[in-house]
Amino acid sequence: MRVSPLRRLATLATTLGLASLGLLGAGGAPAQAATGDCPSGYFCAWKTENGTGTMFKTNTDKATLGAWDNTFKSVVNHTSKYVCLYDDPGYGQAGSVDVWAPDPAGTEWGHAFGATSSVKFVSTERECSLGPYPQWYSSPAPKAAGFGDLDGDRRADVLVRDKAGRLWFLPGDQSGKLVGTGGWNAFNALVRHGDFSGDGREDVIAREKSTGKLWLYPGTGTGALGARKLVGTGGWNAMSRIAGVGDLSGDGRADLLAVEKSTGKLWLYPGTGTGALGARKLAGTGGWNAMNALVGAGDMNGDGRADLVGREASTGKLWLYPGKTGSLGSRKLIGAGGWNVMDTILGLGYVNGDAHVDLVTTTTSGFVGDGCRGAGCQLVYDGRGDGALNAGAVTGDDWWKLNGVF
Ligand SMILES: [Ca+2]
Ligand SMILES: [Ca+2]
Ligand SMILES: [Ca+2]
Ligand SMILES: [Ca+2]
Repeated sequence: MRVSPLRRLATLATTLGLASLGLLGAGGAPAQAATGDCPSGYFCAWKTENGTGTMFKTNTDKATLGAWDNTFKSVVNHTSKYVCLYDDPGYGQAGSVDVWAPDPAGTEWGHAFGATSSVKFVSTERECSLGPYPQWYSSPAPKAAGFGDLDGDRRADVLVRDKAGRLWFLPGDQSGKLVGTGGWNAFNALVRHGDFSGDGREDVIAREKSTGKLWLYPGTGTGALGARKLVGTGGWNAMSRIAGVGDLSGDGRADLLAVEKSTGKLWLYPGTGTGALGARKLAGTGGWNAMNALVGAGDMNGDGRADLVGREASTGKLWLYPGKTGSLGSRKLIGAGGWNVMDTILGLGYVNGDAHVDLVTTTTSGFVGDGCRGAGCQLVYDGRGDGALNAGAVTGDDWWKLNGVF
């Protein structure tokens, strides 16, 4: 099937009235030809609307199409990759980019515009027009935050999971490195906040959807992750939310917080510094299911203790829960509303160059901001060091068609 055209092009197509002409819809089944003419593992095209006549086929990228240039009228994508059709040769994007979803069975016909000049196979839809990961920039911080920094260079890092289940490490200079070659879509929670294993390097904790197991992926200090260890034998799917929060118990070791779905209780799982978690303690007696985001933000209010930020689902308000030893103090409003347009809220430590912890967000389709609107915008909210946040600044616009930012 033809997937939605890439965003800026969708706008253009709408402007040109193409959607109303029916050219954007997946085509109906042509009467004559058989999709089976296209071999498994190939993308095929014909010069006719109904898949008759001479067939073009390829299973590799084609920067130019020779005699087939500007001729594709009907297509079949009999592969497990996305196929990008560019109006320009050499995968250029000045013209339109048409995206065809994987169709391993090879049973779906589609219509093309007759303007294709190059063909590329990719693993995720966004790679037809963008890199596999977004561009992330963070400024070097004057001191180490102790979290948000997998490679220990005092620049906040991001982990991005793409829709193909790969994991990318973004060190903060707009580059990215593949640190997980696949399989990461098996997890329904990924949490990071400092060192759990006791070697001073930031780690990742992952909850396996199918088993409810909790796994520790020890950071190697380079952005890559070592061999995983089981730290929770099961039952973790009973938690509606899990957050790494830094040291809440007061022993200097990073702890985990989790909200129990059935009771709304907030539990503190003390880190032991060996990767294992100690016996849980109640940190909140109930009502925590009212929060649809929990973020270990670090020390937002400058008292030296790690704090928790929660987003209230019903109001879109952002609350700061100041960390005390083993518990949380009275909450304080730090965002008056509107935070539900955020897809993700991240605590990554010092992001924009000063020694006050900040918050980083990515947006949903409801966001309207200066310089970016809709899904996939990325903002930095500068922390002031007293618990409050300055207004968010848009710092990116290509954080879309991913499967999570951590
Ligand atoms: Ca870093
Ligand atoms: Ca570690
Ligand atoms: Ca602790
Ligand atoms: Ca604090």
